Amino acid sequence: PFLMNVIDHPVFKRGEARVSFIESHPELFKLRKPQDRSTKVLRYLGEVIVNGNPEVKKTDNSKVFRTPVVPVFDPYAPYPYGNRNRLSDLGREGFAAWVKEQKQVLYTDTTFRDGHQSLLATRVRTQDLQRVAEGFAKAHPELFSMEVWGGATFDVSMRFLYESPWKRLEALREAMPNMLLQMLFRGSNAVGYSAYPDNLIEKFVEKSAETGIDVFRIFDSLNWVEAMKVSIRAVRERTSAIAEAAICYTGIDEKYTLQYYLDMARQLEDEGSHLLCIKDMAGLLKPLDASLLVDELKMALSIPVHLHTHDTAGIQAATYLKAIDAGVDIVDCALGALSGLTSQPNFNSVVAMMQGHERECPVDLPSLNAYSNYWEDVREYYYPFESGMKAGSAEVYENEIPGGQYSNLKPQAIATGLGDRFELLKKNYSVANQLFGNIVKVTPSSKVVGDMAIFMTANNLTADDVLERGEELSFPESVKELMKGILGQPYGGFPENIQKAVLKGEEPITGRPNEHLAPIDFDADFAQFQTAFPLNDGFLDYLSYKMYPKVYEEYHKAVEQYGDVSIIPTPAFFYGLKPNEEILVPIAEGKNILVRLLFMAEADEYGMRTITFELNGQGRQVRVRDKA
Ligand code: 3PY
Ligand code: ZN
Repeated sequence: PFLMNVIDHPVFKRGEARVSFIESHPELFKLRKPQDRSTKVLRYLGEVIVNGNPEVKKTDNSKVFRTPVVPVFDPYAPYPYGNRNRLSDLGREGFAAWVKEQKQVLYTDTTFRDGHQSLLATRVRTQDLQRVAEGFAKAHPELFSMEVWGGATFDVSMRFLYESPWKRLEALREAMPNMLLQMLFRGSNAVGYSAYPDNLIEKFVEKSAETGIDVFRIFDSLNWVEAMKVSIRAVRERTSAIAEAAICYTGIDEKYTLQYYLDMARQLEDEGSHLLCIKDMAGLLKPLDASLLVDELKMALSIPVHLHTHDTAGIQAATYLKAIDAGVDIVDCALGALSGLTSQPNFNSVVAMMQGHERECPVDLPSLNAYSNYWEDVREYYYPFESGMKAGSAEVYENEIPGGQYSNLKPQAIATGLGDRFELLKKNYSVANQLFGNIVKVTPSSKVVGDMAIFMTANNLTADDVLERGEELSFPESVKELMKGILGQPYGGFPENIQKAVLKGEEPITGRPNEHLAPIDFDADFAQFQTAFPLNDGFLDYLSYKMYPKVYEEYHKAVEQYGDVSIIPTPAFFYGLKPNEEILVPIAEGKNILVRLLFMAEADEYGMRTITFELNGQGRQVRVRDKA
């Protein structure tokens, strides 16, 4: 391959190349050879064939996958005018005014982010998204936006899929140039679980917008506006993207009154939010309350209102209808096959529900159905990550578990040996919440409530036990941090009794946790990173490392060993190959390799197995240690 490089070089073409030219241009020889890449692909496949994918705990060998059908589209057709074009034509304020003044209800499609985060533990891989991105953008430019990034996708893509979240964003940006791409941003926690220095938050916002994000949905896990200001300002001042700040909805009761939500929404508008989001992360907003809340918000604000919910209880389409009647501007839906239960309401059915409504936004339903069928087949690939929930549950009004957490909690319960006490665990979730003073529960605060519930269930503790014997209990680390103020300040503060019991004399902080973090010297720190991780992909990878240092380290190791595994077809990525099964792997632009598993030998005396593949028709072997 390096020969091509030399031959194609202008100096060589002009016939001026001498030995010294070649000697002084070592970069000509520094190509990654495709051969290396195929070896790495085989090494990965060999590992999965022998030892399984560590994330797949149980496989069903009788499973037969259908080939998902990508709805037909014309790759040569131009992209129709979409809301990204409109934003660039009208500017942010003009665009927000357009959203508000035009009559139709608009849709955000969450299939690429919250849909699979809530149903499949965020495991959907880039290639399954990418395959339908262009066609969808050409068929559905009427959508308000596509939610494609942020939330748990950043962490999970690196940690479990060994994929770069940035490359995913770049790929989707390229495939959907006419659509607004939206992300979920956890305020001072960015896409992580704890606070980062302000200048890192700012840099992250800046680079996310540069790489492709048009709409930042910003929230704080305790609804603490103070903690959202840096991110809102960063979006306003460092990008030309839209800042959509969120009020997290946790039901209307004596503590969280209608007035509480209205006040918070007004503050977010004052902070310069271009849109307001009602973020109903657990699906607690019932239809009649939606009428009331949307009605009041529309009167109190001059910015548009965007509603997000989860269909955990099964009645959120009714909530949407009421909210739409009350004038909500945009609602979040997921394509049929990735909707319902802990995910968003069914996009396809909501479109049908709206037919004939005075605010109907016409969407081509047969086309949506075709895309849903694609996802129905793709979803099968991810069967080990299904939550097991089979029907909607009104229990959510009691436990208030967010949709995105629910699909993780059961596996977490099983992993901690509490699988048969899952009912009690759910009850303890709400007991823990009350102990903490009834806080807003959404990542990361929801995770702490979950940790506390697991702690109580595992140790057979009641609320009284915790309060009476608190001094002698050793609480989970996340609970200590919450009580210390590391996640910020909840509305009304923490109850003193539990805070004392957990902190055991330690003083909590009351200011923003980020204030205590030293700003990063990017030049020096980035240089260090580059030395430590030679295979890094530049500054964006550095940001991944700053978000998740340990996870990045493991990711980097995986890249070293296996190269870019995102190119391996999903069934092979999770389940390896069966004897004689053949797959096509695109190892470079326009270059595919054909891989077939021939056979796997017994382990030798060192525990090594030799696996024989056929690669483009020629025999190739790899040796893998059998960990069994
Ligand atoms: C996340 O932060 O990942 C969420 O989806 C919160 O709802
Ligand atoms: Zn959500």
